[in-house]
Amino acid sequence: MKISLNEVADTLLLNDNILILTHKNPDGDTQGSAIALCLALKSRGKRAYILANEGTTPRFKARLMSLEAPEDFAPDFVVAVDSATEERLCLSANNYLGKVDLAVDHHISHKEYAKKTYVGDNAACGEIIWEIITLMGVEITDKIAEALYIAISTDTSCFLNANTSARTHEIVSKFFSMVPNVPALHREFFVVKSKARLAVESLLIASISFHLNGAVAVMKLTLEDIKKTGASEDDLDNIVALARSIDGVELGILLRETTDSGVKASLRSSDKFNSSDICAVFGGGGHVRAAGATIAHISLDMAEDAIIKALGDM
Ligand SMILES: [Mn+2]
Repeated sequence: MKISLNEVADTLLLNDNILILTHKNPDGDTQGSAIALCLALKSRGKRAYILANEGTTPRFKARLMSLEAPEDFAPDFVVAVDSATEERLCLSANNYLGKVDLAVDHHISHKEYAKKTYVGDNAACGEIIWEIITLMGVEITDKIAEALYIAISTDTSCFLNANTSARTHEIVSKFFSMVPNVPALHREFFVVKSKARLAVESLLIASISFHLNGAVAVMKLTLEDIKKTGASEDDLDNIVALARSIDGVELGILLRETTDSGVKASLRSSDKFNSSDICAVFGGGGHVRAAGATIAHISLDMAEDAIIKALGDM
């Protein structure tokens, strides 16, 4: 059932012993949203925790300290943030499939799986979390401000993606002065790259193939590449942006081997392509300009052919 923002705030205030779920391969938006919401609920006297996500990266470990649910926590209310489908929830959330009370999300491809759902037309789930905690009458602290800032700057690529609206800036302006050391945060999350990531980038550059007169760039990453470079998930975060950064490329694609002989495709596009529609052909989804799909039992080369063929058919 779809509910309004006011109803989301009221529902949260009426409940206690709340568990917050994040999505697989957690990014800054899902984790920042979860941290901000958790801190906000606690400030309203609630017992609230975030379910430990198997994919949590080192940058978030410290920020999540004391917010992760103890093993024996038995929630009375379960909230999912930034997860478009139930399958997208982190693996550790398996016990809660079919039991999510509230989903708060911003993906146009959202498939309702929770008892109550709010899907906003926002650049980041973090924007919606700001709206909710404001409605809950929560006073923004520096920790909440930092979490919201990470969430929103992640999904807008630091306020530069086409999804960035005046409303995005308006929301951030409400707590910007509370965010401690924005330049340091920016460098930590968006500038610094590990040597492993640099090594992966060099392999990806060597793997690039162009299609449709250079409008489409496909990069391929094997399991062997990942092993060889020692890259972690954090090292690979949003690495598909490399393909989209090339002059003339309107659609950047990263194809990555999965451990179960499939391929995970990540797409980033200009307004000339609809990433969400292309990924939908393969059972995936996301946003118009950023989407993903996992294709089972296929090689990297076959996945490339299938996607290029799908583009031709659209
Ligand atoms: Mn998001």
